[in-house]
Amino acid sequence: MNYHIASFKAAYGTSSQLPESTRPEVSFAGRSNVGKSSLLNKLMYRKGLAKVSQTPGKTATINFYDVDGTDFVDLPGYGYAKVAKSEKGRWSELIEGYFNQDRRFALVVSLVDIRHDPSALDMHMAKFLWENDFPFAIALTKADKLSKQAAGKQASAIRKKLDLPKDIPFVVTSSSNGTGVNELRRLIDSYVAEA
Ligand SMILES: Nc1nc2c(ncn2[C@@H]2O[C@H](COP(=O)(O)OP(=O)(O)OP(=O)(O)O)[C@@H](O)[C@H]2O)c(=O)[nH]1
Ligand SMILES: [Mg+2]
Repeated sequence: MNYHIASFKAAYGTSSQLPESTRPEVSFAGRSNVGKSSLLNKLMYRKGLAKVSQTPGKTATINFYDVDGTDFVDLPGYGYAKVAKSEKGRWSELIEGYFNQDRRFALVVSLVDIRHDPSALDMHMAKFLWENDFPFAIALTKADKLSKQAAGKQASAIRKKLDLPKDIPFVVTSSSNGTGVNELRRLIDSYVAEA
């Protein structure tokens, strides 16, 4: 697909507001601040289409983007401790509500920060996607923050810890220097073609 043809479609604050899914969807999930919105911008060749912030919890709605006829979905980040309980409830309702709907899931990109061991919520997310037969891939983010050697080592450690079957794709990425972004585009293309 042509990633240059990208635009913002809509934002939703509750899962019941979500429109029926008629086109293939590529969704981006991961803990707050892991780099979902940044990676989306990089994929779409756009600087500020998805709002990025140093403060975790920036994306508090489910945001839909149109990329050349495919819907790209930026999900709110999970696991941000400083959010009020009521907000946390709304966020988990949103994320779970989204995944529980009958939608055309082409690929779920599950993001994990390459610098750290996966959190309990990261493990939970990967297990949920695997057990429920979602088409998904792991994108390790912020690879520019580590040396190439350290990044390779961490990638293996995270793979081991997540304990997923060998055929689940892993892509090492950086939204800062573009590492792995073309590889991720090709991966998304192949899943969308099948969806
Ligand atoms: N060095 C580096 N920083 C990054 C990278 N990706 C994101 N960041 C930074 O990490 C912070 C969070 O990025 P976002 O893209 O807003 O993260 P998010 O996952 O969308 O966060 P929420 O919307 O809160 O769930 C920002 O300060 C980004 O500039 C990366 O690849 N490398
Ligand atoms: Mg975001």
